[in-house]
Amino acid sequence: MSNSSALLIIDVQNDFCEGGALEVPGGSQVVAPINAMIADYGTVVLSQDWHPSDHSSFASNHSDKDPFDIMQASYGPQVLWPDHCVQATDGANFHRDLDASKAHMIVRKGFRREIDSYSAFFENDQTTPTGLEGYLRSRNVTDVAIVGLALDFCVQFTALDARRLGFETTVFAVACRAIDLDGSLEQAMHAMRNANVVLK
Ligand code: VGL
Ligand code: ZN
Repeated sequence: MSNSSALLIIDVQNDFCEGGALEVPGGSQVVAPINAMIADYGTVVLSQDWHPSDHSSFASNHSDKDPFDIMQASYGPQVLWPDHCVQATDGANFHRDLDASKAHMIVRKGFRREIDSYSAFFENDQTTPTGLEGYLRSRNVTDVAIVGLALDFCVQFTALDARRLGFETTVFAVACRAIDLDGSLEQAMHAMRNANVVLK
C-alpha cells in the first residue's frame, strides 16, 4: 500500500478483550489480523481509550444509574459504561500480543472528565479535536484503513469523522469486533455505508 494510506488501530486494549471490564466478544481475535496488516502502511496510529477514574461516562459515577443506561449529556445521549480503561491501569494497556512497537503515533482520548470520546478524531461533542487530523495531513495521508474495537462504537465514530474530514475510508470488519447493544451493530453498519465508508 502507498504512503498516503494510514492504518488506524482503535482501542485494542485489555479492558475490551476477554476478561476485561468492558469485554467485547471475541475482542482478542482482532490482534493477529491487525499485526498482519501493519507492514503495509506508511503511517500506523494506535488509539488508546484513557479515562480518569471519575469519568462521566462511568455509571459508577452517577448514583442513580447502571451500566448500559443512557444519560443526557450536554452534547447529547451518552451510554454509561462499566469503569474501563482507567489511566495507567493494566486494563488500559494494549493487548500484549499487539505489535504496538510498530506504531508511529498513539492518540489518547476520553481523558476529559466531562466528555467521552469514541472517535479518534473528535470527542463526543464532535468539535473538540484530538490532533489526529493535523498529524495525518502533515504526513500527506489521504486514505485511512480502520480496524479494532469496538466496531459499533469507537471504530464507527472514527470512520464517520474520517469521511466528514474527506479521507477515503475503509473499515476492515474482519479485524474488528462489536459490542452490539440494542441493535447498535446494524445501525453502525448502516450509518457507515450511508457515509461511503468502504466495508471489507
Ligand atoms: C469504547 C465504549 C466506551 C470503544 C470506548 O472503544 O468502542 N466503547 N469506550
Ligand atoms: Zn471509554
